[in-house]
Amino acid sequence: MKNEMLAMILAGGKGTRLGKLTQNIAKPAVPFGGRYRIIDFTLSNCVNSGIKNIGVVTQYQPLILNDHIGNGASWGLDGLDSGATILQPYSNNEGSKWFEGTAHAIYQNIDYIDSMDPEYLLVLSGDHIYKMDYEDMLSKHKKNNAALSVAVIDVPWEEASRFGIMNTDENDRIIEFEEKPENPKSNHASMGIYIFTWARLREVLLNGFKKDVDMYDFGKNVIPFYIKSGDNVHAYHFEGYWKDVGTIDSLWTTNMEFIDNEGDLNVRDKSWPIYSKNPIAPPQFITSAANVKNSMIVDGCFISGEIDHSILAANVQVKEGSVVKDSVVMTGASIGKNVTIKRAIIGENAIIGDGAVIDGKEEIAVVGNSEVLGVMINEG
Ligand code: ADQ
Ligand code: ADP
Repeated sequence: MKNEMLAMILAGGKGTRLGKLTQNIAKPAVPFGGRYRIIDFTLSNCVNSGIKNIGVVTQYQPLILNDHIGNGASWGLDGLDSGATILQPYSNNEGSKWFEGTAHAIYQNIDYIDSMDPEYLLVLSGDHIYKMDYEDMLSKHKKNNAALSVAVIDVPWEEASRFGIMNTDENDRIIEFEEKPENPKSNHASMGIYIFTWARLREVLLNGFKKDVDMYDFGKNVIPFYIKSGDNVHAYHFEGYWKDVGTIDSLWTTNMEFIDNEGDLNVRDKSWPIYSKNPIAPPQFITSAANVKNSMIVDGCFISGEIDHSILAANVQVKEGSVVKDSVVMTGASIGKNVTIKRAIIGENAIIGDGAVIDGKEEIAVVGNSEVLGVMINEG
């Protein structure tokens, strides 16, 4: 099947910094904004950019991710010439191999990529919240006749050492690249979004792994190798809203910004819809005891408490006398009577007993998925 550009979403990271929230699910599958999971933004960007085939490379706790993506029908990817393919580590006659780095994960899937016969390979991360037109990036890649284009955003200097950092010449050609440098020489950060001309990347990976050259990671190995080899590596400047939601703090902040409609994340924008797979739930019910303002409330919620500046995902229950403020409550959580929840993230199906106080005054409070706090008196 001929594809001008095939997308590969790397969704295998463990997301250790999200602690309890990624104990039993992969980071890209973590819920966001009430109705979505983090990976929905990247998948929707692909579809909105006209990409028809997407490989999703999984590894760590992939069950929920597999179930969520399925055959890609929720993103309209179930046509004759389109598809979403979940790629998991597999065994062959050399034994079973885990993906040991981002570039290694691509190398292990060369057969799948070849079967899609792409001219260009778009490599994406499944952990970012943003809207971006990859078609525009591809047209610049072609115009520059680049072997590799790297999407770049300027980050605050004090955060620069968390990213791949580059220096460019006056034509935006990347002349230097350092993965997470201790002393960054610029604040031009890689977004971990790459367009490769596939024939060249294929050759670099095959040669590298054959000769046992370290080619495991894009940021650490592959990009510096391209620069050293004199390949044409270009920066693609992005100026929109982009968040790496890899920490509890950034996950909470990004959800709050989502309520406030900050940046250009507007999910009401009909020209750039964000698709997701959603379970069927009854209509939300707000009782006469409830007081709800400035909040996003998804289907199936049953609310008798006070909700202020918060996101309640599907099927959340909040009983009378309880206050939920500046918080994110994930699917199926039950909150008893006279509970106080402030500046917190409550995991899926968590149960919070009557009278509990969860206050993230100093740092954002987290209750894990299915965690039970206190005793819940269930009156049905
Ligand atoms: P990091 O995000 O730290 O930096 P990494 O941990 O390699 O890079 O993860 C990149 C993506 O690949 C994530 O979506 C992760 O889930 C996934 N992933 C990681 N290992 C994987 C594996 N073995 N198999 C499948 N998927 C895997 C990268 C770049 C930086 C850049 C930041 C921007 O290396 O240069 O600045 O992204 O966030
Ligand atoms: P964090 O955002 O918390 O750093 P990442 O998703 O970036 O988490 O992944 C953390 C680290 O775990 C990365 O170095 C990644 O390569 C590694 N990793 C990826 N997949 C696995 C896995 N299946 N098992 C263990 N470690 C993994």
